[in-house]
Amino acid sequence: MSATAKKLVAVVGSVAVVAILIGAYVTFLTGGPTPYTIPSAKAATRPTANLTLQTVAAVGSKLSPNKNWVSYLVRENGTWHRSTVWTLPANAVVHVTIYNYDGQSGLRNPFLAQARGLLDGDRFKVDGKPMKVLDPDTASHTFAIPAFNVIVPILGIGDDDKNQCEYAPCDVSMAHKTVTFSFRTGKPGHYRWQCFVPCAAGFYYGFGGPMQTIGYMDGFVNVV
Ligand SMILES: [Cu+2]
Repeated sequence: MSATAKKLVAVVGSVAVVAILIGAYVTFLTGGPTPYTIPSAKAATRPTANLTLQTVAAVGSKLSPNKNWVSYLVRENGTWHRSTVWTLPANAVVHVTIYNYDGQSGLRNPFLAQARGLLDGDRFKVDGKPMKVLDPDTASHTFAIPAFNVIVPILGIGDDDKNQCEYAPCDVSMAHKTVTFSFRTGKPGHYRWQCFVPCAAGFYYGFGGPMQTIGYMDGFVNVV
């Protein structure tokens, strides 16, 4: 064998060895063949959480320097706070109650008037009445967590309803709609939630200010 041929054999041999080692390493990293799923029964219980919110036309000077901004509020131990970052348990059933004190601004995209990603067959309740879809013109806001495919349209109060709330925090004695629904969280993570109604009155196309500032019409859920 010539010197060149010997060199060629050595190079080809080394490349083959390295390729086998890389293959073994990749197999090691990816855990080998497809894992076998052990048959299991679903757990009888899963964690549940109650998330209580209110949506208001104007947040008021007690809760924000931007007193006229539209906002969500969360009830923390019985007190209303302007906080839109919430921690929820993973793989849990979350029961949501939203007291909406705001009027009807309407959805720009009627597709969002149908609820999705909910338990109970994608149904939500308005003042106790089960529904799957709203007239798009009657929505004040939506509650949506895109990562969980959750979206719910929030029915607004009527223009002529008596005793309307001017500034938050609003009380249940004032004109409101009560919207309830349940959804399931998934695996742990940091997920965005938001309103998709362009409800920021006085801003360009309704999408400025409270629609793009954390703490008003959007926020995050930390699923742990
Ligand atoms: Cu909104």
